[in-house]
Amino acid sequence: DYRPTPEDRFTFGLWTVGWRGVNTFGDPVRPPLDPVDAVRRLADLGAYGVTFHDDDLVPPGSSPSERDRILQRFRGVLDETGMAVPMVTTNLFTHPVFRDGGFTSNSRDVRRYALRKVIRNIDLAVSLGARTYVCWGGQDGAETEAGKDDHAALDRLREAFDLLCSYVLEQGYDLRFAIEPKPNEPRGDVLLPTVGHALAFINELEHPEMVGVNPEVGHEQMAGLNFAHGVAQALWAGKLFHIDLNGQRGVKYDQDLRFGAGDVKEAFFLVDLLERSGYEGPRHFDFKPPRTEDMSGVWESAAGCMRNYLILRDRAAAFRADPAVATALAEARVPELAEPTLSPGESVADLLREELDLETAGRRGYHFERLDQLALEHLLGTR
Ligand code: 3MF
Ligand code: MG
Ligand code: MG
Ligand code: MG
Repeated sequence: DYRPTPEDRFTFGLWTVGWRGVNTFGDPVRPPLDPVDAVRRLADLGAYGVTFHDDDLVPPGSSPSERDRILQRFRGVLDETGMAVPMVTTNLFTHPVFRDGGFTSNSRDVRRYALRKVIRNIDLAVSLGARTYVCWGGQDGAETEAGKDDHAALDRLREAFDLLCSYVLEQGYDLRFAIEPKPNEPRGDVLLPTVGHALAFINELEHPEMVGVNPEVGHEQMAGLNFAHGVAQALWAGKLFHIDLNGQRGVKYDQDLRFGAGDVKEAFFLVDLLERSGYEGPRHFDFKPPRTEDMSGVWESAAGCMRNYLILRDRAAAFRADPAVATALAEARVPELAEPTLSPGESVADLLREELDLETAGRRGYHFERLDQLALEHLLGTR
């Protein structure tokens, strides 16, 4: 009955259910949420774990003794509930000091502060058992062209990741980084706007094997891109280290709808892809319960994320198991694409000798509509 359990590996950012509903035009609508209550509530709903930015857990400006007390309570509730912390991240965007970015701020002293903030939080992340460290360069971007030297910004970003990787190696930590791309918001244009940009950047690092991506559904869709295709390329490159699941409708502001809301067909094919890919990481929700909701609506929304994933997983499995789908896949020549274009031992001379009957091959239809209709009918629950 689509009831989530820890085996489903669902995780939530503390900042998601804890979002107070402040937006560009409106004040907060909900009270602050104690992280300890968030962990308990999410555990009750069937989640596997939580994630957080440094500042979500330990408010900025806390004294060392306050920090100790907060961490002790947090470790206590993790023990009590069995909840895991598979990923941790850093807030390099809220404080005014980050108004021109963290790792790529034009101000050198700010860049140095950003690195210290990350390094200190990496130590905490590892002590809680996290294996993935996400980096979203929230304010790393620009509204103007002249104000940002892109070449230098990419140099500084590479310098930051090279330094962080060597720190992790020196400490002997078992930790990998995942870069989260986003095309815009809060900056007019953000550095590393898409999965493709991030993958190309990673290849330029000193330790590319330690760095992957954390794609977010809505972020790719904000750029008008097909999320399932972006994730497929990350998987193909061996770089899907983590994932942010949510919902978005089209090219507009970052909506962070609950998973399944938004483009439900793309959500179906995403779940189909993830479940068949061997991806073993957490299914992490990065959504924002809308401002219309009180706290009961927040928990409804969180439960909906998990339930929708499980429903889509079930529908996708039924689609793959349907004999009519197997036939339609063959008629669409989908399995044929997995065959290498040249057979082993074949030469270019063999290739050149062959002729294709263009008349016949040009008349060939691919029957994708039948296949896609079957997918839609499984998704709609009519098969
Ligand atoms: C913004 C985001 C971020 C990142 C988070 C993790 C606040 O659109 O998606 O959430 O996911 O900072 O690094
Ligand atoms: Mg986001
Ligand atoms: Mg988003
Ligand atoms: Mg995100």
